[in-house]
This record gives sequence, structure tokens and C-alpha cells, in this order.
Amino acid sequence: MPNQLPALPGDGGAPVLEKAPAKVAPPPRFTVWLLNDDFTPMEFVVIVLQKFFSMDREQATQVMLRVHREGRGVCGVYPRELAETKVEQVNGFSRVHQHPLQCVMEEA
Ligand code: TYC
Repeated sequence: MPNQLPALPGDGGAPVLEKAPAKVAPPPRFTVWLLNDDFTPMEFVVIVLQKFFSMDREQATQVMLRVHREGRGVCGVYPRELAETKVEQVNGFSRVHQHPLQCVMEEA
């Protein structure tokens, strides 16, 4: 009985042109920052870092002090949508508590 299977590329027919694998750029990542101001209580910033960025109290205190001394500090690096969500959550929480604390993101 003759072979009933369809011809496969590379099985003796026309030469197959190997296609280079498509180079897919990794998705962009975004750094989420807290900015310093003169009014937000230090304790509130520590709570924000624990609540929204899963830091323990020690780590949160270190980041808060860095922001206080240097003007801004990194909360984390995330894909776009997660970074946007964090920024909205932090700014919403600060607004509700009537603190001027600002959270911003920029492409890493
Ligand atoms: N500078 C504020 C103060 O002295 C504390 C503070 C820290 C505010 C970090 C914002 O992101 C901030 N009370």
C-alpha cells in the first residue's frame, strides 16, 4: 500500500527555509516611587509601604527614611498594569486619609 501520509517539510521535497525565531521584546517594567513631602506623617508612609508593597516594618521604615532624606524612593518594579494599580491604590488611600503623599511610576 502506498504511503498515505501527507508530505512533511524537509522529507525530500523542496528545501525548507528555516525561519529565525521571532525576537519578542520582553514586556516593559515600571518602577513605582514614593515622593517626599513636608506633611505626611512618617508612620502613615510606613503603613502604606507595608499595606501595598508587602514590606515588613523594618524594610518599610528604611524605604520611608530614604524617601524623607533623598526626596524619593523605590517601592517596587512591576508590569504596567500592576504598577498602575499600586499607584492608584496608594494615591486613593492617601487622599481618603487627607495626606498629600504622592506615588508615581516611570518605565524602568
Ligand atoms: N517628610 C515627611 C515628614 O517629615 C515624612 C515623609 C516620608 C513623607 C516619606 C512622605 O514619602 C514620604 N513628616
